[in-house]
Amino acid sequence: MKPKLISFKLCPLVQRVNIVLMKKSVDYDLVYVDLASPPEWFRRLSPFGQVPLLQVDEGVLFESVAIIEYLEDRFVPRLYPDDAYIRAQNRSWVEQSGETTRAAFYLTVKESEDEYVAVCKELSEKLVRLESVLLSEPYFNGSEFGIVDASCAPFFQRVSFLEELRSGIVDWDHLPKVGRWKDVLLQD
Ligand SMILES: N[C@@H](CCC(=O)N[C@@H](CS)C(=O)NCC(=O)O)C(=O)O
Repeated sequence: MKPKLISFKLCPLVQRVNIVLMKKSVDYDLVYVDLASPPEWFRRLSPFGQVPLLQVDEGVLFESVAIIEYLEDRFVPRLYPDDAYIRAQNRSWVEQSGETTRAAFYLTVKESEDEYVAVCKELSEKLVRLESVLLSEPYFNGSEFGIVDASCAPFFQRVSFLEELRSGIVDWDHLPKVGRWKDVLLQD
C-alpha cells in the first residue's frame, strides 16, 4: 500500500514529515482528521490521540521524529549526512526545532501581552543559539537540503505568517545567517 500520512491541517510536526516525503519523492496519501472531534478509526490507531501517524504495510507509526527516521531508512535520497558525529548533531537540532516550533505555537495562544513578550524572548534566545551554530549555507549542512531544514521550515513559515499580522517578533537584523536560511527554506 501507499504510505498514508494522517494529519491535522495546522500541525507543523506533520508538515515536517510531509516535507521529507516530498523531498524523497514518495508517493503517499494524506488524510486529515479534526482533532477536536476525531473519528473512531483515528482513536484506535493513535496511541496518544496525536498526529502525525504514518500508516505503512507493517503497521502504524507515531511521533514525527520516529516517522522521519523510518522514511530515512527506507527511501532515498538520504537527508542525513553520512558522518556519525555530524548526523548526531543534526539529530540534536531536529529535537531542538520541536521546542522552537512549540514556542511559535504559543505565540498564537498566549492571552496576555506579558506572556506573549516572554515567548518572543524565548524564541529570540533559541534563534541566537542557532545563529551561532549555523556554519553553512544555503542549508543547515551546506549545499544539500536535509532533515534539520525539513524540521525547521514549518517554524519559519509560522513566524513569517505571524509577522504579517504583527511585526517585531524576531529581530532579523541581528540574525543574518538564520534570516538567510529562513528565506531559502520559505522559497523552497
Ligand atoms: N511529539 C509529537 C507531538 C505531536 C503533536 O503534538 N501533535 C499535535 C498536533 S500539532 C496533536 O496531535 N495534538 C492533539 C493532542 O495532543 O491531543 C510528534 O513530534 O509527533
